[in-house]
Amino acid sequence: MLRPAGPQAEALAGVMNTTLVVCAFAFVFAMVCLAAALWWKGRRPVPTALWLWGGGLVLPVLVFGGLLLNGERLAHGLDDPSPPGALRVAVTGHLWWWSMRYEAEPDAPAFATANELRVPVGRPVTLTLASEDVIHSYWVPALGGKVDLVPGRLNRLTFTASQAGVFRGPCSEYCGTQHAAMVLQVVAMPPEEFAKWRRAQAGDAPEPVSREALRGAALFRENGCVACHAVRGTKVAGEAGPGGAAKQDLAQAPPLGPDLTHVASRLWLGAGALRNRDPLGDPRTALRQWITDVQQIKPGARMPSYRQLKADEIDAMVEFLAGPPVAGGGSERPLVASTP
Ligand SMILES: [Cu+2]
Repeated sequence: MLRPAGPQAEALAGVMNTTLVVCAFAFVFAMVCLAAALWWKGRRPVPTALWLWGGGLVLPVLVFGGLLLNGERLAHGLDDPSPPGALRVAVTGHLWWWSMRYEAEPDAPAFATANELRVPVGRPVTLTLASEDVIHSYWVPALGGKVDLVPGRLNRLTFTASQAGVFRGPCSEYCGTQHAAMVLQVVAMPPEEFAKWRRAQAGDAPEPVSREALRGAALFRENGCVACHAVRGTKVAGEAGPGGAAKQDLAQAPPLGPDLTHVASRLWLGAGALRNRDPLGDPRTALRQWITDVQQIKPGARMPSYRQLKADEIDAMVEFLAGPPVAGGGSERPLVASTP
């Protein structure tokens, strides 16, 4: 029934399956007892003490105690706070998106991304889970248990993906209008591919060079997008063109909205609201659609629709945001194979 893709999820599936089987037997047993009692009624006295103490106390204690011990046995050690060699990622829930911060490692710098958690197959991952606003809940059923993200608290979850694939994680604590469109995709990749992706993501966004991308960057700043979004490492040359004096760093934005560095490499936009990359179509269609019609795609999202912009202005912004393809998950690359 469940399709676990890691040891933690397998253990939890084991607990659930045992519980289901035992409960099914208990139900059948109770029904048989009921039928027997109806049939037996008034024919012969029954040993009350045996049924009351035996069936009402000893049997349930044995059954439920057994289930408890079995759960403890299977789940033992699942929440190891610091498994050796774990990848550490800080996940923060927002209304209505996820931010992800990969901690620095000796050979890899820290970097931020959003709505998509990429992990290497076979390596333990420790998430620290926090919330910026209300209570959210992290839950990727194929990879393990459910943990709440509570304002003012730091929770933790450890899991290992044992196979490559894309695993869906819906927010599982009602958090307002767009709760249903607050989806986190976990992409488990072969370790070499992950290392490539990580290197590419940690790097800055490419500085816009084409005339259109430069115009897009200027529009991005002028329309106030920088109030919520960052595009790491990118400076806008303004009217002066490349190398001009009016440079402004687009990475200096507060994290009110998703970090848009390498946004074209993500599978979805708006926390699962819109498929970002159509392998057959133009990979920029979704970005264009999102900027123009966000309130139609995800009503109530904190970002307004930019319908007042002309089509060529939107195109310029998309040109700036999409940039050239990124290694390890760029806009032209095929997706990771299996989708359980
Ligand atoms: Cu929610």
